[in-house]
Amino acid sequence: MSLLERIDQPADLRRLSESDLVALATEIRGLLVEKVFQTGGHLGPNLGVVELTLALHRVFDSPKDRIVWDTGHQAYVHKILTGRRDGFDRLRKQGGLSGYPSRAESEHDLIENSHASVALSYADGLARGHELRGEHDRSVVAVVGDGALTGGMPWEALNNIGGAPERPMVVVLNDNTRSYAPTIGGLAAHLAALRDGRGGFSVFENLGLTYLGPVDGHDIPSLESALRRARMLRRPVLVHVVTQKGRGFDAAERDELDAFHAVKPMDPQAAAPRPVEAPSPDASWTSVFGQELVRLGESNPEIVAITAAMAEPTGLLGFAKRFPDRFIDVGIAEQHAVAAATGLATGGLHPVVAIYATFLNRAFDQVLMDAALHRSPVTFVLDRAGVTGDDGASHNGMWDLSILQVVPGLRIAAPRDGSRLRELLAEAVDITDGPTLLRYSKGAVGPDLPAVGTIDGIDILRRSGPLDVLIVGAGAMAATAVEVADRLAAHGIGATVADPRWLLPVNPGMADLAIRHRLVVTIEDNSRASGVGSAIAQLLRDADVHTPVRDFGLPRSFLPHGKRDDLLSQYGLTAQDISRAVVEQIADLAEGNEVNEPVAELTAAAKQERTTKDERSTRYPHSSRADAHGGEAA
Ligand SMILES: Cc1ncc(C[n+]2csc(CCOP(=O)(O)OP(=O)(O)O)c2C)c(N)n1
Repeated sequence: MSLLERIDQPADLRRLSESDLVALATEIRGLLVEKVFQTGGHLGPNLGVVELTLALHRVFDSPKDRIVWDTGHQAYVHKILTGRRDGFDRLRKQGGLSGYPSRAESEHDLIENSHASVALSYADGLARGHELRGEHDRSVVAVVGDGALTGGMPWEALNNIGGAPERPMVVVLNDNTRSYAPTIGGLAAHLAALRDGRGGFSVFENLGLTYLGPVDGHDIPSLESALRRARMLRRPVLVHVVTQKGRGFDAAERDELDAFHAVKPMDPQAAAPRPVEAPSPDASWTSVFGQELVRLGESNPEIVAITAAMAEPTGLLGFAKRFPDRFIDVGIAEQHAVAAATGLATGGLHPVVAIYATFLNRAFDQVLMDAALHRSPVTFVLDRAGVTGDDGASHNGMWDLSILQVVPGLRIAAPRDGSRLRELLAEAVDITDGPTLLRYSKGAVGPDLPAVGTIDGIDILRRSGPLDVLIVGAGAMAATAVEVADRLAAHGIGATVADPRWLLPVNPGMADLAIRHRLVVTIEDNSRASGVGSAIAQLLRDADVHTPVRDFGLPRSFLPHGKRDDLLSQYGLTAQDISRAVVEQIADLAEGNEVNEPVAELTAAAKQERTTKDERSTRYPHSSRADAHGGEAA
């Protein structure tokens, strides 16, 4: 029986000898390498915290003591030690283990949001709670990376933690010198000085915490003695632990790009270290963006690219290499990225802020009150918009269209294919009177979907049969819209597939198109709540156009982890499901609402003078299904 098979809960660790622990660490690394390369997931961060996690679970008594993991991508070892060793075959698969802590999985897990830099705030709240409830025998431990510490929130939390010297708290700083890339800024320099013993008083001491360290994060006895001391002090303490990302797997240790921060499924034997310039895989939305931005940067010296610690995942490495002076990594600091971009724009530049859709949520206020209020020419590029899947609820980019459509003056585009991404990016960086935003999906970009015509700046992608259904697919969902049209044609139902390119605010030309059809169908991989569908419905209401709108999108809920295609199918966002629902709805529509104009007249009609509101309302009496919203798609 292996040592690992004898560990079903943290208490089992306390029976092991020092040499057993060293052997166990090796077994854990073997398991991580084997399983994470099978499913894909976070490898480097977990290889780095094996000894630290063992020491934490030997010194502290979870779940009575509370251990919270910042971001949570480094909690695999914690999962292995808390009874979930056998779940790793189904890591990140639907119904299987989550890639982050999960309260449904274990009482040892407390935070599952996976957005960096929040754990110290949770810990502060937990410690205050223990104090208020008189639970003085419980410890609170927050584990935070040096990358996550570049965010603003930990400093808000440290301000509170350091200001309460009587309240016990253990902050473990897991310093591996990297986020994905090496951590940037004054903090990184300060930590380097502390690691080298030339730091003087640490910033943490100056804020009121006791500083212990630096501690060798791969030496279990040293770790345990520092953690015991920290607990014993019964005051706020920061333990500075120095670890190596990717530790124990040669290719990860030597990987300059990101120390195998996250890996795709592959044979571990084939995994090789990559230089910093490793190109993003071709034909992804990310790489199309990255290449186009370099091209635009050649002729437009005002373009400055900004990342919040994610240059490679957002496709900015090429730009960083070509224009190092015009590339800025701000650390995991999305709010700062947006406000600083506004500052750059005020100074006459055109910043392009490339960010995952889910992480822009955090900087909503800066988009609204900084970039938009000041009508600053900042371009936001949201990667991983829509359903991203494997990383679960917190990583889906399914809120941006809802929260950002309320921002005055923000123009939002959702390119449907690679060519549109290039065109729209070029248009966006040419706009000088306000902020612009592009959003696109994760993964491979499909084949181009050429337009067969254009009306009022709206691309028409398909025109078939009578003017029954107008279909609008947001971004990558345009391909689904085209497929729906083809399926409807097989049922004798005519369809027009429209792509407004600039999605929000809604192009008023949509009203003219909608009035000529019997039903408007919108398809988006955003929440249906205040999504594109509801924006179009609102425009039609305002224009007194009573063509009913059927909006297909995601339910207002947190999606489970799983494959993007499986999730889209689970929520009815396949061409098959949508066309079935549309066929039913067309059959239901009132008889009097028949086909309006012959196919060939559509384009000509659009060019004619716009129909007046009065004419519209007499020609299209209010339909009982106007603005119809089906039940939640799920
Ligand atoms: C708000 C936010 N922005 C970006 C990310 C993406 N992200 C996940 S882990 C990570 C790097 C974290 O670095 P660090 O905290 O040092 O942990 P390490 O992976 O080095 O162990 C980043 C940028 C995130 N999870 N949350």
